[in-house]
Amino acid sequence: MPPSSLRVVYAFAREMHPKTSDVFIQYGTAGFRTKANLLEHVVYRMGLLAVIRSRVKNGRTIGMMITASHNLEPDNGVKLVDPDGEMLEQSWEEIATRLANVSDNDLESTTEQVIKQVNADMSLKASVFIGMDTRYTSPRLAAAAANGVIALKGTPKEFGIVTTPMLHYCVKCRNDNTYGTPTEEGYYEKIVGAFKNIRQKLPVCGNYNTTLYVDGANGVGGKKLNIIRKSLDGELDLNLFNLGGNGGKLNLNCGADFVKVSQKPPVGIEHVPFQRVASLDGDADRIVYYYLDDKDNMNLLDGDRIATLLASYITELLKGCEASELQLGLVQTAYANGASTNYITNDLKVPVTCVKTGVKHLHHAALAYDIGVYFEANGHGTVIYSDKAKKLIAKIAQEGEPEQRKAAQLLQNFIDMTNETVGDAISDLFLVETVLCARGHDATQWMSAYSDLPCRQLKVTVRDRNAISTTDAERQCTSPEGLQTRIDELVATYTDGRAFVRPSGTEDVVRVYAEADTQQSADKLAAEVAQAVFDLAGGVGARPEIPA
Ligand code: NG1
Ligand code: ZN
Repeated sequence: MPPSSLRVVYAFAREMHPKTSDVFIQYGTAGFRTKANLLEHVVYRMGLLAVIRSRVKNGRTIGMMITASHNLEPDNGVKLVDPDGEMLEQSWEEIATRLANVSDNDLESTTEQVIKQVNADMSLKASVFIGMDTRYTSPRLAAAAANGVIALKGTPKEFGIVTTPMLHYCVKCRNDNTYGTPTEEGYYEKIVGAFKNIRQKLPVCGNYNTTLYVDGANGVGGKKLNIIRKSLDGELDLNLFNLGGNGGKLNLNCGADFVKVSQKPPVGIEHVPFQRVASLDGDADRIVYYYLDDKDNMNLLDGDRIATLLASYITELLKGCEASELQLGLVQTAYANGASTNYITNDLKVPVTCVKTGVKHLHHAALAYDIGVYFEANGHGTVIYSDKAKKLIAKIAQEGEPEQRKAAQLLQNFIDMTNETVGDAISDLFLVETVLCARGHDATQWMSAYSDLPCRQLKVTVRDRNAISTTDAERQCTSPEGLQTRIDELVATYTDGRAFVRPSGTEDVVRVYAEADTQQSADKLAAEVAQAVFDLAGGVGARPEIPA
């Protein structure tokens, strides 16, 4: 593109989407995320970058999702989606950060530098899919994104309000039409269609009951399930709560993150003993389950539980297919409950890898297996199948012995129900319901696989969270000096104690995680470690207190 036409782009940027804040912003674990009023220029510039990225990828479609996921309503965010529906390549995060932070005056020269650095052919076509969550600030930001795309002569396609995983799915389908149709309807057809298909092969049996309560976090997931609900033909009776009406606020005291971190049931939902409830986050890429028992005790079935449930069922089907050459593996982060890791290793006998927080790390590690199941404890995860696995399963489904064929065909429906691009609450919900139905299990039977070690997560505010550096998949901290030694000393005084700290990639805090043999001990260990962070890493505000 000749420089004169680029000039117009920057004049336009200054006029329409000026940089109004000097607060440094970084492309983190899930893109840029901060107060919505600080984001307009960032989103516009990401529109420019999405076009450059599309051209580097020979005109393949790139995605832009406007969301701050499980954060509260005043926040928002933007992340880019690569052509296969995966997270933006890591080496571009620094470029995104650079472009987001330059002054309006330097935007022109920096964009030109970027174009040169990545060797983008600006004469190629460029295509960008844009989706947004239900936040009231999202439409304005989506418009800024589209303006950025148009400014560099790319073609934006706006999907309006969609879940984050739907946008990833549509990007993937647009670039690979064997995966499905790149529309919301195409998504329903594939995922819900596969669920209904498998239900015909697996009638309801045992203790399984088709009634499922859903906490929609007052976000986009509940709204989409409300559409899906009508087409389920009674295969699953969805009772939807927290759909965004009646003054319910997005992610406030509800949703997957609230349920997981506070270990409490969400507000806005009827409590029926032993009724299983699926809790989604604001943009529906996370899901956790829970039920209350007859004494109102909370029983949480988190991402680790979902991972183990899916991995054990797929293992069963692989045995049924006699496809022993396919290696299934599981990927977790340091937040995975220690009891789940032991169960995977000792009972399921499945190899398990531990990686750094952030879906891109999990996804990447899962690619090493023929079938990779990856989940964060917070409920973000999916299953990915290699071409080798898909081909072999398809062959067995056609040519195997009758019993092998049956298992392989179930596995094919299971694969179709899976959104392999990214963790997807809706797809995961159907996968979980399928396994419970196939086994005739209720939530208590699912829970009985292993007992979680009590755990606690805390946040500590410090002057500069980057003062904390970590190694060994974030399980050890290398700075500030003395902090790891202190954590080791504290952990050594507890039975089954484990603790680690890391800077958050989505909030300006240091996260503390601890587990131990009792809840009281886990709470105390977490608080002691939080104090150590506060003392050694420049704590701000009130020093964390040890619970009584
Ligand atoms: P940070 O804020 O970096 O801990 C959180 C989650 C991640 C991931 C991202 C993106 C925890 C402890 N951390 O990241 O796992 O899901 O948000 O949404 O749950
Ligand atoms: Zn989310």
